[in-house]
Amino acid sequence: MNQLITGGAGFIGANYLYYLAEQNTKDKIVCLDSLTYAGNLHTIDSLIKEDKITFVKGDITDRALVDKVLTEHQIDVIVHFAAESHVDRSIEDASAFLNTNILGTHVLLEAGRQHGISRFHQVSTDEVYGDLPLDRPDLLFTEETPIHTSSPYSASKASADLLVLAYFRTFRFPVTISRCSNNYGPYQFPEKLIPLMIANALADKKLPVYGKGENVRDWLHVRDHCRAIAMIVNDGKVGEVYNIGGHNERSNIQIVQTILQSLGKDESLIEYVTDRKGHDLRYAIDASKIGKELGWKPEIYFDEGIVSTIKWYLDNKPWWEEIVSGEYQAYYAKMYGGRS
Ligand code: NAD
Ligand code: TDX
Repeated sequence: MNQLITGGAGFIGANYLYYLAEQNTKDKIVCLDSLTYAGNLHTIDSLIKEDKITFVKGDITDRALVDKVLTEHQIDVIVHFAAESHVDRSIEDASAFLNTNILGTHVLLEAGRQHGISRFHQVSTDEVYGDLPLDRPDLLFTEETPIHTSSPYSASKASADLLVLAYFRTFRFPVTISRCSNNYGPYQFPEKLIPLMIANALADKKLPVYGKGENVRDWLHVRDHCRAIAMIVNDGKVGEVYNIGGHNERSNIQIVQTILQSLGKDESLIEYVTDRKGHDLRYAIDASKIGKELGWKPEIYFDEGIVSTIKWYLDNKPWWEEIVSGEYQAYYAKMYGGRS
């Protein structure tokens, strides 16, 4: 089988490529990534050098290029990670989100359909369900929860999901969708909560917590996410949506306190700043469907996963220091400058 992995130079896509390599897959793996600010070839250098993957630099919105890749590599399966993924950036300017997340997904669907591929997997997010109240711990997102988006990012992901499902209903195109909660682990770009707080704490910079820090996310280690995706690609039922989550709800302030404690830093570094616009209150996933149908459950406990993740950032400073010393500085000044 020949697999096309889009967005494999980003956080989850790269972890998926490493996961496939560790499984000693006999499949031919091709990675298509345009290397936006979030894509980093250093992350997957070793896989390219060892010939575990073929890397193609290019944009998923480029139909001619996608056709060429599907033909040249005789692709059977597309696993689609490529996206603009940061909510705060989508609030500043949504255009790249609509272009990549919606139009890019459409290009892949249409090209995949015309090439007769056997499976298209859409990597989606729990954010398409909107949010849950903080005072109703009994409520969880199921696959039946209505789509109800808050940010331009989640609206773009939901639009893509609806297109994917339309291709199944209209053309019987063999799709699956996974909707996962917040991921953490190695190679996450330092604009996201956990790596941002680790990098700031190590530099003794303020840790910017939005609002009161009460918002709740359901954290899952990226490796558990990757294992779930592989199971869905191999054994999931076409036309179906599978929720993926860790039953591991933490408020943002709890996460920040855990990081500070682990690094031996003082809580006086915490700075409460202006809240995110439209900030979703709580995400929590009911992952019982993938458990029952495919036998998946999370294997990495958060208390262990967060310690190994912090260790990874300590052991791999060159990887993220290069990022935070570049254009990230201008991003940080723009997003956080006038916020406190
Ligand atoms: P990321 O921002 O770290 O990486 C995105 C990758 O896609 C980058 O390598 C980038 O260069 C590439 N890319 C962006 N636009 C492209 C384009 N037009 N053509 C080709 N490549 C392009 O994102 P991530 O956190 O790894 O997320 C991967 C996927 O998982 C996304 O679809 C996201 O919506 C979904 N997701 C993420 C999380 C999370 O917690 N990070 C949770 C659930 C779902
Ligand atoms: O500086 C910060 N301070 C802060 O309080 C940042 C960057 C975030 N936050 C808060 C906002 C959220 O409540 O932390 C929480 C997590 O924020 P992000 O890391 O930006 O993630 P989130 O907005 O929850 O979205 C993530 O999970 C779902 C991913 O970025 C999405 O791609 C995925 O779909």
